[in-house]
Amino acid sequence: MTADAPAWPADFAGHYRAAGYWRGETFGQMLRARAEQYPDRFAVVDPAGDLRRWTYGELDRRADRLAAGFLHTGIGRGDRVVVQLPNVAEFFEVVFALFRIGALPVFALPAHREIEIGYFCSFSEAVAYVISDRHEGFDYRDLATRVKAQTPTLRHVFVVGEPGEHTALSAVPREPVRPGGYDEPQASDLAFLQLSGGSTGVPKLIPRTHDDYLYSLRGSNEICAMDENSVYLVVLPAAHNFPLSSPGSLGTLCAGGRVVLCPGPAPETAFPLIAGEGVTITGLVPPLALVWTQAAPNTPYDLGSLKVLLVGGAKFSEEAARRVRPTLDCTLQQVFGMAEGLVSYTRLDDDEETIVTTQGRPISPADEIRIVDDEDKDVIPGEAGHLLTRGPYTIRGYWRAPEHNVRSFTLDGFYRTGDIARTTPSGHLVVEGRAKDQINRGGEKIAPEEVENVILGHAAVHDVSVVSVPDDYLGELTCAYVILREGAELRPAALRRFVRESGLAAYKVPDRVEFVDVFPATGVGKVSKRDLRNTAAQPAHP
Ligand code: OOB
Repeated sequence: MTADAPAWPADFAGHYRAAGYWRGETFGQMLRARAEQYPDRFAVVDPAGDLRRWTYGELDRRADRLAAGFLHTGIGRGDRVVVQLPNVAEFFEVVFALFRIGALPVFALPAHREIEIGYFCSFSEAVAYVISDRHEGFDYRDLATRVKAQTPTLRHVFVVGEPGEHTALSAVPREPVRPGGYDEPQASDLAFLQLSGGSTGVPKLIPRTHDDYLYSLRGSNEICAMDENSVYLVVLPAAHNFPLSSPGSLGTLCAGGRVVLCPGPAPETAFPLIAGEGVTITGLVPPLALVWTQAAPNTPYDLGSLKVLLVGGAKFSEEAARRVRPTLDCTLQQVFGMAEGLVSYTRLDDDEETIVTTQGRPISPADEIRIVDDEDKDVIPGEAGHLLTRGPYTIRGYWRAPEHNVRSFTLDGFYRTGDIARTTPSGHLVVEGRAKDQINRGGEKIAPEEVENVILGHAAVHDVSVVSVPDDYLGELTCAYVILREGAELRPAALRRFVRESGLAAYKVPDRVEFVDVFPATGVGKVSKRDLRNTAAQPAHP
């Protein structure tokens, strides 16, 4: 690792290697090994447009040739490349090409817009940005043009599809790569930068190594019984940590199984693919799991191949969890994970009560869990408190963020998850709530401060505070409490449009806007978000 990313201390790293957790393998090597083992088995299936099926041999060759092309254009080891692609086969071609040459994908989501992408590109000093031409009615090429104009380091924009004024990904020169002809990455190097859900004004970047991430994949594969016959459907955005690694597409490729890309999460899109491709496992956020369990009893499609449904990203209510087996006839695995590392799963052989009432156990025997009070003292076992964790695939610090790291990690390297949890006598975790200032809108994470900063840019706004409101479907919605400047007038719809047009992802636009004269204050005079949340949760006045 580099000075940009705090590394594990030598004694911990030594232990993780000696225990066989870190095996010294890179993603490039992992794909090469699978291609040698299973050259003709299908690795990636992309049903959009002309159905494409790439074998392991083909994916490996494509990654190699694109890697050579990237090298040719001057992209190399350690360079950052922002990747913002929908669920298309090229996602895997691009990221494995980057892995192979040691360039670091920065995983953006399709929902991100100018504020987020501009920040990722400038903060990471990205040299390239990879997009698709259009997706769900949005033209990413215009976004790229604006971002390129404001980012001096950004030399290339590569487009899957029609390139417009940029470079088509297909036009990157493909050449056979000479083994040893370039500076290959080490397994202890960073493999990519993942995005944090965030609780501050700007998202933080999460540095993951080949060693640590591959370990989390092998561990997940064992827990989820993945093998070469597994077929994983990527329903959530491919770049998110959950569908990427729990066990997700990368776990599937690691197991020699087949990754099927789902163009959208609706049952009408996903169910025919499950039936047609023999999907055995997939992962959903709780609101989607609700929609699927409602749709399953009436579908004409045979979902019999589906053996495991993973649900995570936000708390899955016990009531909803109980509906999974009767409606989908498969085993639920609750997943409580975070891009920073720790992932906890209920096990396939846990009894039904444990499966529906807990968020599982961590992947690794080396995952250290502490539940502490506000003074960092361990609570009595079984009581709820702040969840801290340290382990072989949990980062020791964010990328280039020393001042955040002081707050987000203890001196001895535990990550402060910001979650409130308790452990059961069996060692299972139950997530009880959250201490961090973050809103979890159906699994999509929103840092109120980021939204507040945008709203404060409106000329009519004097002050703003963004809080969560409970919601039956998404779990939480966002509500912006706004104090207007004297004499100023503003309608909620106009403020919401302002936020969207400022270039923030649509899921961060406040669901509700309330105008008030003052904010409730805490004892020390800070805005009391707790009081605002309580007010927001009251039924609306007639
Ligand atoms: C996953 O990762 P992130 O980084 O988007 O969000 C992590 C946060 C956790 O700290 C927690 O607050 C919340 O999301 N969360 C859950 C949960 N799973 C995640 N809260 C309650 N119950 C759950 N089951 O969201 C993520 C990464 C890998 C696998 C699964 C989810």
